[in-house]
Amino acid sequence: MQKDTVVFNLIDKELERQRHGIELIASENFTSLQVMEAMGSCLTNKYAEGYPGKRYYGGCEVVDQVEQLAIDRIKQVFNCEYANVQPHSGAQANAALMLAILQPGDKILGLDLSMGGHLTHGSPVNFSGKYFKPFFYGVKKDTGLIDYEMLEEKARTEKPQLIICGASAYSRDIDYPRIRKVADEIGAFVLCDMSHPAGLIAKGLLSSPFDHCHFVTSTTHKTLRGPRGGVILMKKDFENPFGLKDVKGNIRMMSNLLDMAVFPGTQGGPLEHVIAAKAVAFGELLSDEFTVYINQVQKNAQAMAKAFVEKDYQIISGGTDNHLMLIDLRNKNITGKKAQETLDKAHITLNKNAVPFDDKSPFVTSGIRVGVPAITTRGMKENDMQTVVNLIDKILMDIDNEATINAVREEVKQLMGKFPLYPDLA
Ligand code: DSN
Repeated sequence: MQKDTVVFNLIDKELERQRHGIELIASENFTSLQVMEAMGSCLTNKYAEGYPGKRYYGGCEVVDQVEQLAIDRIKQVFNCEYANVQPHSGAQANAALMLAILQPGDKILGLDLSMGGHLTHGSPVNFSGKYFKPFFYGVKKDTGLIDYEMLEEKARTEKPQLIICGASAYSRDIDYPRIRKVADEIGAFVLCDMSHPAGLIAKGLLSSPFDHCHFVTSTTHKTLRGPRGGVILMKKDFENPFGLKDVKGNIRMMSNLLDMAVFPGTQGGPLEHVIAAKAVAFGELLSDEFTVYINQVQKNAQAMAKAFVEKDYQIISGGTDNHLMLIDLRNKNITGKKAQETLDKAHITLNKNAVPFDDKSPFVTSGIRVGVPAITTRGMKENDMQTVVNLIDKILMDIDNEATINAVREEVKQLMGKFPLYPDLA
């Protein structure tokens, strides 16, 4: 068959885009070559509905070993006892988790999307807000920190079956014991969706949710630096404390209920090529090299936040504990949309983001979210953060000047040339 040059030329273009640009989208990263190789392997051809040793298809002896390796490695990374590595994404992981433990119409309590939460934590445009009854807590206006009093009050008043913590645009650590305390008081489950800071949690740079939350979900492609995908984890088997039943009315272990909710509950055949790539990435997580990397992520984020503050940018909560920061641009009189679009022209990529108590629509927003996982993978260190902030500031302070944009784009290209990306790829 003839090579599809149309598609492969586009892939080449994307590689060039990734090489030239300063990638600051907080949820993105660059995997290792071996992670991409595993994803592009013959494992994509295999059907393997079921779980290792219990499949609905023959010929699964190899993929069984691959999937078991992924399970064993991620359990080792987080020192937990249960892992399901089949969810195709973080959203799928959350969907399966909710299917396992909730009934339609049950109440859930999550961080408001406009305050840094996530679509799958109860947004009305998502399954989680449509099939369950969502309630939200927020952050405090003066500090930008999670409003735990509000969380406790909503929990006591509404008595949700599930409290969700974890966020997409929150730069601080989370008080898991405090959330578990109120959950125990009202008889609710606690889910931590650690998709964003998972890599920092893996190496002890942030508090661990595992001792306090019944369930932990994550994507695998953000700070974990693996392929796109999701996982569901549990520290212990939490012996089904509320006596939940399967469809046949039998009380089962939580691990069984979760497995059944992923397959056949919400997914069909697992993506074994992606699971192989997860296994590779989870092996990398166990390495000292990853420890050095993720420590640098945290140092870079703090150096970048400091550089922004010195230029009078308003960071929500004043700084960061993790890999990202949320910046309110209202004092600079620029919208998030305008900032994102203009920076894009100079090959600085980030996303507009609502800030807490935003007066603008989600399509415009007053802020930007900035993250350092990807540029840290490129090899950047603290002093490079100052350079990146200077380039962003140059554009934002002269936002309608095409000459400035063109000059910065050239500077960006020169700068990123010093941090090669996938030099072994053509
Ligand atoms: N879209 C992801 C993010 O950017 O944070 C969350 O799913």
